[in-house]
Amino acid sequence: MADPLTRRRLLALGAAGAGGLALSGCDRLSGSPAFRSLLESAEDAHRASQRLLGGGALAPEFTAADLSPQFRANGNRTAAANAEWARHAATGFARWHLRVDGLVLRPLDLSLEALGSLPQRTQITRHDCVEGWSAIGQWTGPQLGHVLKAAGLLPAVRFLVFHCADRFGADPYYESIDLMDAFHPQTILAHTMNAAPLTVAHGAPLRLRVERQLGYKQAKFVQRIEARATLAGLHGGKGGFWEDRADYAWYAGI
Ligand SMILES: Nc1nc2c(c(=O)[nH]1)N[C@H]1C(S)=C(S)[C@@H](COP(=O)(O)O)O[C@H]1N2
Ligand SMILES: [Mo]
Repeated sequence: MADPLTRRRLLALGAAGAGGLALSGCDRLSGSPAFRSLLESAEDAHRASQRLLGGGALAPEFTAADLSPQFRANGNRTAAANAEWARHAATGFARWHLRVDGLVLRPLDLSLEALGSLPQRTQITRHDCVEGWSAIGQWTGPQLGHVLKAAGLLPAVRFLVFHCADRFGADPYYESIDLMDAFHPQTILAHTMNAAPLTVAHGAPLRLRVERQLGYKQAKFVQRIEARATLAGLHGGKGGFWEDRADYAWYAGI
């Protein structure tokens, strides 16, 4: 058990990490034992993220001169069959929100503006599709780790699931990653590609970039991120649309 001073510093750190949880509110809440134990788990997640941010090898990054003149769109090129997504698309995603829920302290609904107000990362990386093509593109967005710190992961969390707006027939596209990749510095929620808002074909308004993995892990049309303890019981149970159907690996490291 940390001494009161350390606890207090950790509380302040937690508040900063949560991006705007006022210290006074934090002090009031910290009187509740339930909240205290939740906060300790958020601290664990924070510690884990710090360690991981120091540890993970980076995928190669390129320069503007390396950008592919054409970046092919693959898989679903629209989510228009989803009426809710189509309504948002028609209004330029002005009232669209990313939902962050599951095993979190604070479920979040984040507008594109809110996502854009977090610290942003821009990276030029190579996308490798298992179908045998590659393309180099530039991606911008907040690190997933910042979003997860704002939501506050509970200690049982082992996976982050990306629920997408598009479907193949009746089956929604989805993907998942572990905490190591979730807090990797190059794992971002990209709203911008090649310095322009993400086009529909590339997954507007928001897609995952998890740069040490293959193309099918790069979920497009992300509308909800769910923190989970297990992938069992979700769709086919193998953690992704293609993992459930083909013998695509869940960990698709390049
Ligand atoms: N929601 C969703 N995400 C998806 C897909 C898809 O069909 N739906 N296809 C995947 C595959 S196989 C690849 S190669 C990339 C393609 O991304 P791009 O269209 O930007 O090239 O998206 C991945 N993410
Ligand atoms: Mo792919």
